[in-house]
Formats: sequence, C-alpha cells, structure tokens
Amino acid sequence: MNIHWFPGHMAKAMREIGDSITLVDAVVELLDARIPESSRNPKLYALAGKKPVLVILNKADLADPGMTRRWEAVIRNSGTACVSVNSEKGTGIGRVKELIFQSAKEKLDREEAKGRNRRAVRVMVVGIPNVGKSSLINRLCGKAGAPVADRPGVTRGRKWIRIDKNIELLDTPGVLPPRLDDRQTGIKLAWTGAIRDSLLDPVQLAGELLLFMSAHYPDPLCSRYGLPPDLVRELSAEQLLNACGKARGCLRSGGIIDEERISAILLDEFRAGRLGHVTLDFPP
Ligand SMILES: Nc1nc2c(ncn2[C@@H]2O[C@H](COP(=O)(O)OP(=O)(O)OP(=O)(O)O)[C@@H](O)[C@H]2O)c(=O)[nH]1
Ligand SMILES: [Mg+2]
Repeated sequence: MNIHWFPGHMAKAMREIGDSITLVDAVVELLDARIPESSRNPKLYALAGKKPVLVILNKADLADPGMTRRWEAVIRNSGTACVSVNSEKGTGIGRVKELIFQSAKEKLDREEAKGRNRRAVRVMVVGIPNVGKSSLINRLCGKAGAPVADRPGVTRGRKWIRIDKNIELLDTPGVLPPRLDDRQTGIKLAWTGAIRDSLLDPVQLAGELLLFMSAHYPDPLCSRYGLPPDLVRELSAEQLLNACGKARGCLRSGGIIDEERISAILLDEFRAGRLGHVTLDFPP
C-alpha cells in the first residue's frame, strides 16, 4: 500500500501557509481528535516561528472521551494551549474564542502601552484536508461573522472576517499536507477520511480497521455486527470481514461474501461514528 503526496504540492502548500502566517498573531492548528498525532504536521511549528499555535481537537464527538482528556493533557504539558470541540454542532467554540484572545493578549497590551490603538487578535486556521476547517470557521463566525474591509498590506485579495470585537480571522484556511511518511499514519488518515479511498484498497483498509477495532474497541463492533466477544480477538481480517459481510447480507451469487460492499459499509459506518467513540492514536 503506497500513498504519495507529491513533493511539489507539499512545498506549495507550505509556502502559502508561510505567507499567511506573517499576517497573523497566532495560528489555530485543527487536529482530528481521533488521530491527534497522525493529523499534525511537525513542519508547522518551524513556519509559525515564535507565534503561538493553539491546538484544537476537532470531531471530539467521534473520539474516545477518555483518550481525548489524555491527549489534551499531553499537549498542554508540552506548553501548547489545547481544547476539544465539535465544529459540526458548535460544542466548545466559546472556549476556542477565549484561547485565541488570550494567545495574543500580552502582545496587544504591549502595543497599547506604546500608544497604539487597541486592535483585534488576528488568526488563521490550518489543518489537513477534511479535518473541519470550514466548519470551525463557520462556527466561529456564526451570524455575527462579517467580512472586514480589505486591510492595507494584505496582498492577493485575502479577506479578514470579524468574529467579535476581539478576533479577526483570515478567511482562507491553510491546508496542511498530511504526513504520509509512515504506513500506519497513512492508513489512519484514510480510515478517518482525510485522504481519498481511491488512493488505497478499501478491502485491505476495512480488514485492517476490523483488526484494530477487535483489538482495542471490541464491544461496539461485536454488538453492532453480532460477533462473538470472547472469540473476536482470535479472528483474522478475512474472517472478520466475512462475519460482518454475513451479518449484513453482503453476498454475491453462490453465497460468496461481497468484500467490496461490506468494506465500503464498514468504512462509512466508522467515519460516521456508528462503530463507537474510537481514538486511533494512543497518547505517549
Ligand atoms: N462528527 C463531526 N463531523 C464534523 C465535525 N467538524 C466537521 N465535520 C464534518 O467533516 C467534514 C469535513 O468538514 P469541513 O469543514 O468541510 O472540513 P475542511 O477541513 O474545511 O475540509 P477541506 O476544505 O476539504 O480541507 C464535513 O462532513 C463536516 O460536516 C465535528 O466536529 N464532528
Ligand atoms: Mg474547507
């Protein structure tokens, strides 16, 4: 299973983010709460330089709540502000605004002490494809979000959106290239929908997902597909796929399991959270 991210795309994406970072006070890095390690791009910190990076764990509704608490602690202990949210429903958005405001408060206080007018904190949102950047931006804006007049010095027509009197947001989110350097990372990105299925073999993906689920989250899998809880850990990927296929009636003529169909169903159900609250990256 090989996944390629073209080096040219990578360089261009990083350059675009680098250009925008010079315009903001802080960067909001959106991670997928199910894969806080696999969805982060360590190169971002070099680009951000001394600017604060705030980590938001999005899609927390799909992740294992106990694991999310542990990840928040790990990230905070590393000196980075962190909060978990559900950008689809809007849960946790108030806390995001507080963190953004806090991140640059000292800098703005210093500017004001030097006699400059008080201004809003400027931020941009970055994250891998499909992590929920647009959803978060929409939630932050709510109804109050209104475009801010073009600011002198902002080239290439980039617009600012006023979130409230304290925060302005650069309207274009930065799409960070996902890290595909290691196979396990690539698979987790595919399971969560960050990279397109067409790049990978869905039957292999679903089979490996079943092995992961049976090892770490057997209960929701067993209850949904009627698998035997005492035996599920012993089953191979193929046996698990077959059992799930049978449970769903995914059969071809002759009673052979339709592996493509059950694989697509399993991946869809996982992504929609129907296989339970699952975290794929374990905190150190
Ligand atoms: N369950 C859940 N789904 C979410 C959440 N946030 C976003 N989504 C869903 O995730 C999908 C991608 O969301 P977007 O906001 O379009 O993600 P994006 O990062 O802007 O994606 P690109 O622009 O394609 O890179 C959509 O189907 C959203 O409804 C969340 O907190 N929980
Ligand atoms: Mg988007």
